[in-house]
Amino acid sequence: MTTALAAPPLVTTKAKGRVLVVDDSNTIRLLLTASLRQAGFEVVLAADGAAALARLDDSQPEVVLTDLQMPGMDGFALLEKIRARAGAPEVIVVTGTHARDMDAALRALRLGAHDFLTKPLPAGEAVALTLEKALEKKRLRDANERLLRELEALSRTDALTGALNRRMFDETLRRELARAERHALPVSLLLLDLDHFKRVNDTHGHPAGDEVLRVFARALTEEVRESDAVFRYGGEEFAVVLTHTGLADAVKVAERLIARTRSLSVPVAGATLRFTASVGVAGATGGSLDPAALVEAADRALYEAKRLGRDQVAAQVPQEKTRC
Ligand code: GH3
Ligand code: MG
Ligand code: MG
Repeated sequence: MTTALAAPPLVTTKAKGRVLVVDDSNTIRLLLTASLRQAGFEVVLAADGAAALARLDDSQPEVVLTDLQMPGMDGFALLEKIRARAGAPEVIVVTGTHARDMDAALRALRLGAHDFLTKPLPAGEAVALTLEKALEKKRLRDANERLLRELEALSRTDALTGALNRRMFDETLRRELARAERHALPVSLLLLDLDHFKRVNDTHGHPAGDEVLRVFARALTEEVRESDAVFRYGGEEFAVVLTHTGLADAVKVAERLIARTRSLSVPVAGATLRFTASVGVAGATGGSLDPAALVEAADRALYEAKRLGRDQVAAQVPQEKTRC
């Protein structure tokens, strides 16, 4: 016979959310603290607008419940300052019930307050309900912002390697060439292509090929300056846009990149896979160059590097378009 021992009930101490209560009246602060804690909220206190602002960073409240009339910085000024912050908490204002108090409440709503409560404050449950609605809005807003940031990152990068994608390449090259022209600065483009990559797939399988692409892209990103972005141009071809860099220096960077590539390896069943890359380099110096001409020159250089035996760098100067 087995004796089942009942597990002790799980006590969850997690608060519903963190609320910053701002009021110059000690009595109201105490009353609100008691009823909000009773309702399961974590409460942080401040006696005026300035003190509330000082507490925002360290306590990170999700909702601020503030009086409007306070000495020094009042509720309106506090509200405006809060709304100007990134990831701001929701604000509920507390006001009286006279006609002028209603005007004040309306003004607060127009300034971005989520809702208002009137004094004397209703029973604890009604205050808690208003707070819960504000919390829900704040969390939805945060989730939305997170999702947008994720989507934005996804729309810029290549899913396999994490390098910036072709759309970003087109945008960046156009922008950097325009900037280079405006400030008479040099800009160079590297097109890198893995050598005999088809053989990697054919011999070791597509997943091994994918891993080579990831390892290669990571190494490129590590090797270049933070301002010099790495793009997946397509397939096993990558591009690096080197700002403020003339052709001679760009060739040096390319040499460094292929040397690093030789040192890379990917483990495959019982062996170590090594690979090489060829690079085509093209540079522009403040002239009126269009992106297509620079890409075309880098592409011709890449073809030349392949033709000369791969695992090497070749450079080309873009051809000026001549008119007959
Ligand atoms: P070369 O030295 O002349 O560049 O030869 P190569 O074999 O690298 O060139 P080719 O253009 O003939 O082959 C490129 C190969 O890259 C073919 C294609 O299947 C492979 N490839 C393109 N994108 C991916 C990918 O995302 N993953 C994997 N595993 N392979 C890819
Ligand atoms: Mg290739
Ligand atoms: Mg290729």
